Amino acid sequence: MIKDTRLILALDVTDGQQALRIAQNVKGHVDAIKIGYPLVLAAGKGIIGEIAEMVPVIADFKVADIPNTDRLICEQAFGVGASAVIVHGFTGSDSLRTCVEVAEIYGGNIYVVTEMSHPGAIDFMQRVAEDMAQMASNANVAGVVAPATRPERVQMIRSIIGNDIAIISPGVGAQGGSAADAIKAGADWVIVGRSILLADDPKQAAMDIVKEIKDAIDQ
Ligand code: O7M
Repeated sequence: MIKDTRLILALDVTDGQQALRIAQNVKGHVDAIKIGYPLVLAAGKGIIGEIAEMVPVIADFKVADIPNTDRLICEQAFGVGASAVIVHGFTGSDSLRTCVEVAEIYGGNIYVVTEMSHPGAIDFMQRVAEDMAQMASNANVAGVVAPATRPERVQMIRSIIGNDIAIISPGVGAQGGSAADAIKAGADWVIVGRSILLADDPKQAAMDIVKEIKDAIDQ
């Protein structure tokens, strides 16, 4: 993924035509578009390829199964044009290794979820987030997902993984996190959905976030 705007749009809509319109509108202002279950279940997996013609697509299937099932899921995602697939870390190193192997075959990337951004992540995930970050780092993935709602955790995860792999960080805006704080804490990209999707002018909303990030870097 080219590091330019440092913004990834979470395209959480359930209408394929609307998704294509939004992608067309914001494509110059985001480095990638993340597509997950809501859109794929509504519009079919072909939507990944349609959007990938405009902007690199990260398939957010939060893959979390035994290695064989993970392999089948990753093959489906990369096979229709995804550049990257998001997988959970808690299933362990053999599951993750299988996803990385499939990514290598397709020339794609894997991002591993460590600690999620919502309050419930503190119940279970936070306890093992640092171990999952270490495992991800050992597995040579492209990056990890860490919470913009807790910039201090982004910083902690950065200290574990070093500078060789990326952090992509959701939780900005609707969930209360700030793009500037996440970037300053060590995130390479922020992932933003509703603050852009529900804005009167999604393109302007994306441009505003990109400016906030640039200002934070220049500070
Ligand atoms: O900006 P929002 O809150 O509307 O959307 C955030 C997006 O990021 C949405 O697609 C979530 O599924 C996703 N996300 C989180 O919000 N928190 C996480 O911890 C992890 C993700 C995610 O993208 O995981 C890969």
